[in-house]
Amino acid sequence: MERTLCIIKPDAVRKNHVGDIVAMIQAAGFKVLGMQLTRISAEQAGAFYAVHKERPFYGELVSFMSSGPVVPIALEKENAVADWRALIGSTDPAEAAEGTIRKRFAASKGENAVHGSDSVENGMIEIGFFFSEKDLVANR
Ligand code: FUP
Repeated sequence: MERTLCIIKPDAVRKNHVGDIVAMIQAAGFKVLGMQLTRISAEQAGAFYAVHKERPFYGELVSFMSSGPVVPIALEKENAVADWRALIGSTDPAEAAEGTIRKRFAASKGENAVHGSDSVENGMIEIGFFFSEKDLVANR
């Protein structure tokens, strides 16, 4: 079993797509181990995306991610990291495949509806940003 972190981003929460996205997650066979409706500060968003600190879009990304409520979801499934990235689609919704979450719900490369971890190791780190292990184990 593998874990990955989904974040439903502020654009998708604002547009009331949380229910549709959770339905797609469950239809694809992911188990929801943890889920929150929360808000992150610019400081927290900056730390979460620290890997992109030098990129030109970093400032916008940090302000967008702290612009409204988000829904972090800890997911578990065999091959969760790759399967979740396949379900969310390309970073740029214009390039995302039919049937993916970003194709359906994302407006742009910057405001692209959902986050997905890019490796098993980062998935564990990112889940720890929002959830404690004891809560996740309780929900297995
Ligand atoms: P992804 O893993 O698909 O979320 O994409 P990246 O890790 O490359 O980028 C993380 C976030 O940075 C994206 F979700 C949105 C933002 N971003 C931009 O705003 N512009 C870009 O050109 C690339 C990424």
